Amino acid sequence: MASVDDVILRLYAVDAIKFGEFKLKSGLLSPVYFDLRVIISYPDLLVEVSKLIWSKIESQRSKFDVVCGVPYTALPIATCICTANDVPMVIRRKEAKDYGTKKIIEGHYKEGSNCLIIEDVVTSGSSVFETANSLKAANLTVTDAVVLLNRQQGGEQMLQAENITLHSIFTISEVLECLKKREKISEKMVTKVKDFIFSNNTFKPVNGTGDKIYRNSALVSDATLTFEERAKLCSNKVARKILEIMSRKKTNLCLSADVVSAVELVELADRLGPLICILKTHVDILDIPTPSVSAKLKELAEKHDFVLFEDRKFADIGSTVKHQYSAGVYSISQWAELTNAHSVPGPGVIKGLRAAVKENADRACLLIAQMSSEGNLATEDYTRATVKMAEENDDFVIGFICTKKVSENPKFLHMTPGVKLQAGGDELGQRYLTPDEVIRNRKSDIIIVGRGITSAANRLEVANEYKNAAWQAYLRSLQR
Ligand code: 5BU
Repeated sequence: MASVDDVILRLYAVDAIKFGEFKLKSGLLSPVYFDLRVIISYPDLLVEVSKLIWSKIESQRSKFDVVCGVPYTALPIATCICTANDVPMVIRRKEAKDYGTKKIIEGHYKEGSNCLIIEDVVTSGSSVFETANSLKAANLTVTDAVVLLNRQQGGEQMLQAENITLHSIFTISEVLECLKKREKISEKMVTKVKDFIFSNNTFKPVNGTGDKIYRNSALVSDATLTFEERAKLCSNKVARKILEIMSRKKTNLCLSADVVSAVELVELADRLGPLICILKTHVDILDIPTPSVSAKLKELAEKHDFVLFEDRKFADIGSTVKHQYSAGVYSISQWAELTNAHSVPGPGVIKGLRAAVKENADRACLLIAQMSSEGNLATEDYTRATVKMAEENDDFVIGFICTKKVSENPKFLHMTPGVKLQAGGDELGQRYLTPDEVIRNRKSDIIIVGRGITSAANRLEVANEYKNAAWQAYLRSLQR
């Protein structure tokens, strides 16, 4: 078997380790760059890397039943290890398939089996962590991960805090030492890389919130901003208010209060108000006229600190939606701070809605970029055009109804309907994803839950479950 130094030198020789000036995704300039993907072009090197990784954990072989390589680079490595040592393997899909019901872990295994994670490079630890979470969700146990290179930027500590022991074949310090000894790099470069690595440690528990949050300071512009930070970027007051409420009340739950009894709706709003950031209504299904109900809802929104969202889904020409929004029996613009519209009519629908808003009234609109229902016609092109329309009207459009994050702009809110604690669907074409899938994997901000809560025997208890599941998923999504 080749030594660690042999492998480092080989990696250097094939340009898997490079020195110079590299612009990271975040915009940061790094003096070192690892591209271990290239090892698949050198089968002997791939085998040597696999042998080294296996040798690290061979003595603990009995502890592991199965191995999972993190896609993509570590997949061929894991495959080599598994075939050479007769160990079963599982694969974690990189992207969840379209619907939540589809498996994310492929392969056969016994529930409770201990799965060893294999990764090529660990920086913040977030990809190992996300893999571990998917494996755990599929009833596997994860206690250890083994990695070829530990960049010593906080990943090990982050994983330890999550009870995952990280084994590494070599650290970045060892790489520097080896290459310096062979005069491949200068002392100056060693200092430069060390400075960069140690001043960009990603493990920084954020204090003061009471929640355990790690922020990736090395990838600042790439890192997920907190709701509180995003609130400061919003010029639309409704968007800012929603983000501030979410941060203050620690909730990213929107209740879709789809009951037909107005009395029941008001009771529901009062009871669950403390748990939600937004109350979503369909006023046209109510059994009594709107004015008395909307006045009551406004009162409750103030009492419990939530925003009223009338899910009207405007879809006509500007001149018509202007009236539909502000007049008629519902007079939506007078009481609902937030509403939504289909983008199918073109930007006129937004202009029409905006024109109906009285001066000084703080109102906003979401565009429907995607739908949760089976067979809907919102194609990728449609979604993309919707995002563009939102960007061009971002004074009034504050985000999207969508099934996953559709824009990287942090001031846009992503709200996802079709959420239940168990994935699945209903008999009329609705499809459900879990809160964790929606917030963590699909990177949405807010879950919209209707029957998951309203059909429960104990609505308060179940609403709390949704609130906690979505908030935990949000906290975890910050750990990158
Ligand atoms: P449910 O009971 O959680 O299935 O209710 C979902 C709510 O979200 C319901 O009020 C729908 O009108 C709304 N919804 C949706 O389910 N899917 C969509 O694509 C859009 C809205 Br847009």
